[in-house]
Amino acid sequence: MKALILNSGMGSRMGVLTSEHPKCMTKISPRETILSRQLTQLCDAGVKQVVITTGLFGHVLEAYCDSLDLPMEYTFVHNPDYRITNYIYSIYLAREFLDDEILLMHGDLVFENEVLDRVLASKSSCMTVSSTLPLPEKDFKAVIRDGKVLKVGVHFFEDAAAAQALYHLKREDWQKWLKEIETFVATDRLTVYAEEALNAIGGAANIAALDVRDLLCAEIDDAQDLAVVSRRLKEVENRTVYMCFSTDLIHGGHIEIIRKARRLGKLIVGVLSDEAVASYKRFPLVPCAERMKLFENIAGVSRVVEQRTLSYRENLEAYRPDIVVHGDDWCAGFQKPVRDEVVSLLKSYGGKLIEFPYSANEEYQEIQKRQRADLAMPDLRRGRLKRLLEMKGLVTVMEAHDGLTGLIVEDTVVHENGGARQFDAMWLSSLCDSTARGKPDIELVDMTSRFRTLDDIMEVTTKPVIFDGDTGGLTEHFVYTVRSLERMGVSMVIIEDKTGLKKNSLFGTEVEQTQAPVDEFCRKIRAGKNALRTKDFMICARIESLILEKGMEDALARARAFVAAGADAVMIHSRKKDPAEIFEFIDRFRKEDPATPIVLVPTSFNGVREEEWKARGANIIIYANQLMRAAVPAVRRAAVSILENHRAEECDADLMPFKEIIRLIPGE
Ligand code: SPV
Ligand code: MG
Repeated sequence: MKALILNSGMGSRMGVLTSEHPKCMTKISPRETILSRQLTQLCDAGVKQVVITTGLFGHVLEAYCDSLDLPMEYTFVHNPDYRITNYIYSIYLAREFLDDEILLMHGDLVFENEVLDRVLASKSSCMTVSSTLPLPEKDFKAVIRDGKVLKVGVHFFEDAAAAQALYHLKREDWQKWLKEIETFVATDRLTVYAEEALNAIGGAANIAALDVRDLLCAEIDDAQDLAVVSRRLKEVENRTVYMCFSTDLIHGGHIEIIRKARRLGKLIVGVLSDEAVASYKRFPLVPCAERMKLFENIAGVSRVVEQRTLSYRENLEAYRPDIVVHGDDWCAGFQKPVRDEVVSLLKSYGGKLIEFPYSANEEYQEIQKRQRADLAMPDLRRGRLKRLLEMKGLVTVMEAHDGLTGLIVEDTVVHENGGARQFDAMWLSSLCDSTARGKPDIELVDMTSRFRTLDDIMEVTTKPVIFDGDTGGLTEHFVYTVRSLERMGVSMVIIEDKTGLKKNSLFGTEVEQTQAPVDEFCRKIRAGKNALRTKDFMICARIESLILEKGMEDALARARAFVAAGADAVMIHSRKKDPAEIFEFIDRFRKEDPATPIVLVPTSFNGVREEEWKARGANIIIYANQLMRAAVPAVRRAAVSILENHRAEECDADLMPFKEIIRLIPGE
């Protein structure tokens, strides 16, 4: 697209202001003239070819354009008869350069970027009008019917709106108008507005009225106009625009949206905190402080602030931006409540929401996929549990026993009140891994098989993994287990202080189980810690005193000893429904040790909400077997139904279509 700027007028109403240069070179701010502003705006919007008609001081204007040093391609068309003709003749002289769709504007027009963006984005030809401005006595008005401009001139008052000579003209419409201009020139009608030719074709050119309402779009005819427009421009330039980003990889799409946003005012970028990003998407690869630095160094970003929640409330109340910018993809879906809150907050103080059309770009989606793959790499995955603990205080962990349940733990997100919740990590349960193989949970499934399950899960997921290491086996074997787990990218192993044939804790004292002597278990912890290569991997000591009814004092004494031996966390277990003994353990342990993470598996004492566990001082909540327990009755029901009905039709309504199941699988 080419721009045509009409600058052959004399600007005589400007008085001394135009005694040495054309009107378009009048200063409208300390940094800008009308023309430098127009050209910069066009350049930023990607319109780089400009045809400028000139008259008095034509050479001054050409030299001035050159001095601006913009990457534009200029064509100057001089109208030697500028004193006795109107711009209809200048357009006529420039016609050979105007065989494309064009953006036509008067050289004395000052408009804000949003006006230009809307004019350029218009799918049909359009002219800017304002339904909110009073009809001007002497300036242009457009007669509008059904949203279409029928006539333009200074004498129309009926069905008219204030109009500005800023047009986007599709080739077909422009050619019709231009042809009529040629007819006017051929018949010597050279002193009329070019719009008279437009009126003469009686709406044959299909030009929509683009209502810019109160946005700045005004011409400067005299010194008074200049004062008004300069003041309004100052207001426009002092506007603040707010945008929030959660990305940790800035690509061309982000730069483009920043470029558009900063054209609307001073841009404040909100960077979503690590916790907020992790809550709804995935763990950020780059921490918030570094992401903030990235944005600080992008041209046009005036200020960078942290946004601590998905909700914009805190930052909108603190900075009261005039405009919030977002992609229009949040009008539906889980972000809708966030949007609704933004809309109502903006309304409360007169701010405005601008939504840019969102288009999914395959290239950027590919980058995001690669990022996800990075998160699965052992070195990036392993340390993330520690970071989540620091960040959130309490992390939630769900059992996975194969690739598919791993994907469910990875991808399940629930949305509530504009926020989002998902599991932080995965638990590789010995009970579920054994049960899935139809085997008892007695350390019968050997480590190599357990690692096979682990690998299946880790191959398709990115979340941190906590591995149920049972008793850890012989100390001599445990050191190898620890190294293997660390190398694979597991974040924590939990070993329980039992010896001999281990049975599942949920059997308690109904079966014979022996607790390991404290010294022996401490030696195992120490050996495991010494075998480690990184600081990321954690060894958690699981205390079975309450399960085996050895009492609270024994549990606390063991916790103390295991932490002293180097345990990075302690897990206290109980099979009572009443959480009282767990509460007591947490209270007493926390008084002695405020830092070491406490891990819980609330299978039997399942009535306590996570918020309460956090308030009491627990740090890791493991839902150890719920997914498997959910599956077994459903699977059995289907088997029974098919046997009973001699066909599968009856159970079909309870089954998920495979088409939906495969959606869980990446790449399908
Ligand atoms: C497991 O899930 O294998 C556990 C936790 O060890 S529990 O079954 O509660 O003992
Ligand atoms: Mg177990």
